[in-house]
Amino acid sequence: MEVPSEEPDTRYKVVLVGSLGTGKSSLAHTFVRGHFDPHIVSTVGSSFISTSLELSDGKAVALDVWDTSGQEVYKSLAKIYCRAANIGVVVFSLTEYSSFESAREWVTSLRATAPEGIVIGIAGNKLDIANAGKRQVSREDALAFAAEIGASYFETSALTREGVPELFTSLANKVPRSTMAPRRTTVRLDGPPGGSSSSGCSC
Ligand SMILES: Nc1nc2c(ncn2[C@@H]2O[C@H](COP(=O)(O)OP(=O)(O)O)[C@@H](O)[C@H]2O)c(=O)[nH]1
Ligand SMILES: [Mg+2]
Repeated sequence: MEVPSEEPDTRYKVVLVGSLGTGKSSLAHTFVRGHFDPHIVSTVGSSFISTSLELSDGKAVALDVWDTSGQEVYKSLAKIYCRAANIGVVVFSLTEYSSFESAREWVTSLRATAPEGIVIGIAGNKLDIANAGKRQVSREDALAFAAEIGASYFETSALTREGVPELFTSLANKVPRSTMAPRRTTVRLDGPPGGSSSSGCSC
């Protein structure tokens, strides 16, 4: 039986995008730290927090969860932020219809900057408030949007943690195994000039 090592061989980079105030930082914190923090101080500049999880086949992967950290005001993503991302989570708030409308733009921005094979998930967050009579986006509309762009849809609450582990675990299980590059790779110095990128990464 394989005993998971402390540091898994494989790392996935997860980027969280979406309008300001939808709960990206909270989702990252709740997932990685295991509890809701109502006083998250957003970090300026790029930042990520790491955790590990077990895939359905028992393999452990490390997840580096990148928080947008203020880039959401630009509605476009810096290439450096999306470089080599395996998973993109587009977050909107179930209690703010305009953030759902913006989700489409975030998908476009993500597709324009992230590697071709990126697994995209849509997260309708603040389910706890939505369930208290404040829902502005129906599950049907969100599911239809996700289906249209070929993404999975999740409803989450960073506050109660509902749907949060499922969001990250389900998307991690969808990452094609061919992109599970080991962390330490052997670089061939006699390969063709320019090489080729199996991930189709453009950033
Ligand atoms: N009730 C509730 N509040 C949330 C949830 N997620 C985030 N918030 C709150 O919404 C505000 C914005 O969250 P934040 O994570 O900073 O959003 P970001 O700008 O997308 O990173 C903060 O006051 C959070 O405490 C949630 O699922 N439920
Ligand atoms: Mg934030």
